[in-house]
Amino acid sequence: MTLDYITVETEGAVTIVTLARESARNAINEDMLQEIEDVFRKPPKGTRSFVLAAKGAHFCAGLDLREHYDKDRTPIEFMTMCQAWHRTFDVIQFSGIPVIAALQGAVVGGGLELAAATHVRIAEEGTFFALPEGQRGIFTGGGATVRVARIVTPARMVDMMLSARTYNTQTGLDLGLCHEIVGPGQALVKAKALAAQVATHPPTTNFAIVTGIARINDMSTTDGLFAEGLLAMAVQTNPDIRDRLEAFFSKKTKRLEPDAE
Ligand code: 1HE
Repeated sequence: MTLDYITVETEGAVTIVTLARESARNAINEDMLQEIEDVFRKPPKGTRSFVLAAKGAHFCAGLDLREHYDKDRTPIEFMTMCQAWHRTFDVIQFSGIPVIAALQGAVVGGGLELAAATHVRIAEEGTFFALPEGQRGIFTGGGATVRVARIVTPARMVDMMLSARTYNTQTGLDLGLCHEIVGPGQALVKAKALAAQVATHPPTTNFAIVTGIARINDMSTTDGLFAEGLLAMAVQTNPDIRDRLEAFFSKKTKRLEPDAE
């Protein structure tokens, strides 16, 4: 398959997907979205975790505003496109394989919607977050009302959209838009290291973590507790975990330490 807007590489069980449209600050057009959907829907064989990274100084500037202007889409055409964004980002969030994002520069508009679909977000100093759609006279359409609002609260998302304010990396960390701040050039290194570690977990354990917690958040307390039990029933009785438990009893595994990353 020829890819025009992303690159896909594998390092062991880790698949690295890189947005490669630096000249347009990795703005997402229809073809790029399709490439992203295809790779997450049909990962290279043996993939047990993903890194999502981006070339250049900025992670992603969101919707391709040029394409949107040129295509002059009808309401139905834009609805269809939103559904494609939702479908793609749902695959990223719910395929059951952990996705670690390496962020730098602008993570804005649809770029923030994309990042919010990943499971762990590691940001270089200088990364900034914003939803500038309001000032362009448009609205979010890639899932921010669901995913970003759940991270920052709906009230704060309203403020982000009305004010177009930019959050710096530290504020992003405080709000949960990213989970770790690293020095220049370190986001990809750190994301790959975490993805490699995560790839050693049993796949059913990762599946439960990356799909179960978000899904259970949509449920009532009773349903959530029941669903948690069902997931734990499958994960805790998986024969693959017996060796790990044995390694703990025989003191072969590292112990947890305070303040350890
Ligand atoms: C683009 C886009 C884009 C840059 N679509 N072409 N997103 C936004 O409103 C963000 C818009 N972008 C920016 O605010 C800035 O470009 C950045 C802060 C990301 C980077 O600034 P800078 O100074 O490094 O680059 P630049 O000069 O602004 O842009 C470089 C080129 O990328 C330029 O094209 P050129 O042909 O003049 O070189 C820009 O036009 C192009 N470019 N961003 C198309 N977004 C499903 S709904 C989702 C809703 C949204 O995401 S709305 C978009 C929100």
